Parts: sequence; structure tokens; C-alpha cells
Amino acid sequence: MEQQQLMDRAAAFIRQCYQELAIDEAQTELRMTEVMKQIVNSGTYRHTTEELTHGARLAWRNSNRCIGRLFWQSLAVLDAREVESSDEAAEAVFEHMAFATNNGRIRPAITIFAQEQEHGGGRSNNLRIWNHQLVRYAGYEQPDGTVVGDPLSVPFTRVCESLGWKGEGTPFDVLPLVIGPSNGTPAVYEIPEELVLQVPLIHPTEPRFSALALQWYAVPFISDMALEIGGIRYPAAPFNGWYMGTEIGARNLSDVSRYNKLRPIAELFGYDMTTNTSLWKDRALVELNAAVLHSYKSAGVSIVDHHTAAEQFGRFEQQELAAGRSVTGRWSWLIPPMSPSATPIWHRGFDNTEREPRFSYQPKPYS
Ligand code: HEM
Ligand code: NRG
Repeated sequence: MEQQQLMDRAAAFIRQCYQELAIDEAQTELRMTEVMKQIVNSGTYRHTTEELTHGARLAWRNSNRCIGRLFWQSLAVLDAREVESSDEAAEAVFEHMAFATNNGRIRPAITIFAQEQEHGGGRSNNLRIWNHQLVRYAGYEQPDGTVVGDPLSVPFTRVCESLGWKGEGTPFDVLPLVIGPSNGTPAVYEIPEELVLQVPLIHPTEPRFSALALQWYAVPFISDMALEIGGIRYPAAPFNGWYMGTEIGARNLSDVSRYNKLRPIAELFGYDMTTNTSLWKDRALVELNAAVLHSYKSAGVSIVDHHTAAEQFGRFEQQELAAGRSVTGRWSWLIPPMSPSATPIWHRGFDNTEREPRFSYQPKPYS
């Protein structure tokens, strides 16, 4: 990045951060001078713990595709910037998982590893977490082209296998943690079983539902996005909240290109699948999503339904307006994938301007 651009982004962040944290003008100016000096002398600068914490929370607040932003101020920020080896990184990731899972009372958290050091125009060779999420199920393509497990995980599962990992071959094998430099051979770690809380799916009124042998993991930990704060990039910054039920029931387990379970569910409930007009897919979706919410609640695992999440998003907007800020958002992601027009979000528009601090996509470290 051009030095001038870095300085501009750093200045904008420091101003916003210190103003929101109610730090006085004199201290803000002092810090501004210090940051500019660091940039001139070293080409980059280092965030204080306070800046890192607030910066990560702002990145959540600015996540246009996230409906869960009401709780942005409660994000726990774990500083792992001193970590250098893959082994230490895996240790930090495991600590994050235990803290966040909290026996089911999920705590939103982020672990932030070293910032990117730029050199000679290209990107440096920082540690990356190669997994899309810390917990995901493997996908194995069969000779006949069908997939056992999660079809979305097929390419990454192949990477794991090429690194010497071998799964049991069930539809719900938890993939290993893969950490390494963006170019070079990574290390592979089996995630300790006690850190992977999972929920077998049961239905509130149909006992035969459990015969489908469906399950999902408790906590979504996104681990492949970069965090950008004031012109500084953090290529490894895994974060988690809790699930909205529809992510599991109206996408992961029901998409035709994922676990594709609407047919077996409709069969179990005896819906007429010879005609679209019986709405068997819609009915199966409702029962599957009811089962997801009921199962997580019964297991004591945090989850939110899409109606409550939409209400909470409305409160988030009110709260931001009251603080004198506007809310940005991406409509096509904020609407839930089930009954979207039954939420207020459907009937509105959003300004999809992208603000920094933010979470951004980055190229995969494998091809
Ligand atoms: C996206 C809900 C916490 C950052 C989403 C999506 C949902 C959601 C439903 C859309 C996902 C999709 O359609 O695939 C929630 C809920 C949370 C929560 C219920 C509970 C606390 C967080 C936290 C962060 C975050 C803690 C970051 C600190 C994001 C980002 C995206 C997103 C960056 C976009 C992901 C992408 O582009 O793939 N969230 N979220 N969310 N959320 Fe949240
Ligand atoms: N749809 C994905 C997860 C995306 C992020 N969702 C959250 N994030 N709830 C899935 O696995 O279904 N979060 O940080 O809580």
C-alpha cells in the first residue's frame, strides 16, 4: 500500500476510535503523531490493545452481510499477535474454541494473529488458517460422483488428504485444523473432540425424526477472512458468534448442493411429492428448521431464530441512529433464506457502502 494511503486510513481510524472511546483531544493528537512517526520510520505501525479491541468490534459493526450486529460491543478480543509458530497458533485457536463454546452458552470472540508485513510490493508470508471454518464436515466424492458428507468441503478435504490426513468416511467427520504460511507446507492438527460441541437433531413432536441421523456443530467460527483496521491487515483472525437457525436448516442441510435433505424429510412426514402444489419442500423446510431450533435449545446451545434475529437487527439500527451513525447493509444477505417477507428487513432498502474497519475475503492459500 502507498504510504500516503496507509497514513490516511490510519488517521481516519485513530480519530474515530479515540472519539468513540471518549479519549481527549490532547491524547488523540499525541497518538496520531506517534503513529505517523512509526509509519515514516518503518513503513507500518502497531495497534495498541485498546485500538485492536475497538477496531475488531467496529469491523463487526460494519459487516454489511451480518444480521447479528446488535451485540457488536460484547465481542471478546483475544490478542495473539506475538504468536509465531503453527503449534502456538493451534494452541491459541483451541483456547478460543473452549472460551467461545463455553459449554453451549456461546460467547462471541475473535483471536487476532500477527499483522501482515508488506515487502517489495507483494504480500508477506504470514500464517494463515487454511480452513474456511474451524469446525466443518469433510466431503468425500465417490466414484459414482455422489458425495458423502458436505459437498462444499470436497476441495479442502482433498487438501487435508494430500497432507496425510484420513477421515473415517462418515457424513459428519470433523476436518482437521490446517495452519501454515500462505505459501509452503502447513501443519495439520486433529481438533480435540471435547472442543467440538455438536447437536444431534430431534423434532419437537415427531420422534421418528432422529432416525434421519442429522446433526450439526454448535459454533460457526469463520477462519478464512482478513480483518482490516486503519490500513493494517490481519490475515488470520478467526471469529465466532452463534448460529441463526436458518443457516443450518434452510441452507446447510437443505440446499441441493449441500446435504440435500428435504426429500427424506418430506418422505418421513408423508407429504405428497408427486406435485409441487402440495408445497412439500416448504413444509419440509419448516419441520427441519423447527427441529434445528428445538434441538439446540434442548441441548443448551445458543441459537437465534430468524424472526428474533430480524427484531434484534432493528434494535441495532435504532441504537446506531441514536448514536448519530447510519447503518450500512446488504439486503440480499440480510434477508433470511426462509419466509424473508415475514421479517421487516424484506420491506426495506439498505446502503451497501463498505466501511473500514472490516472483514474481507482473501485468496485461498491452496489452489
Ligand atoms: C454473516 C448471523 C456474529 C461477522 C452473517 C450471516 C448471518 C449472521 C445469518 C449470513 C451468513 C450466510 O448467509 O452465510 C450472526 C449471528 C451472530 C453473528 C446470529 C451472533 C452473535 C458475528 C460476529 C462477527 C460476524 C461475532 C464478527 C466479529 C459476520 C461477517 C459476515 C456475517 C463478516 C459475512 C460472512 C461472509 O461473507 O461469508 N452473520 N452473526 N458475525 N457475519 Fe455475523
Ligand atoms: N452460513 C455459515 C456461517 C456464516 C456466518 N454466520 C454466523 N457467524 N452466524 C454456516 O456455517 O452456516 N457468526 O460469527 O456467528
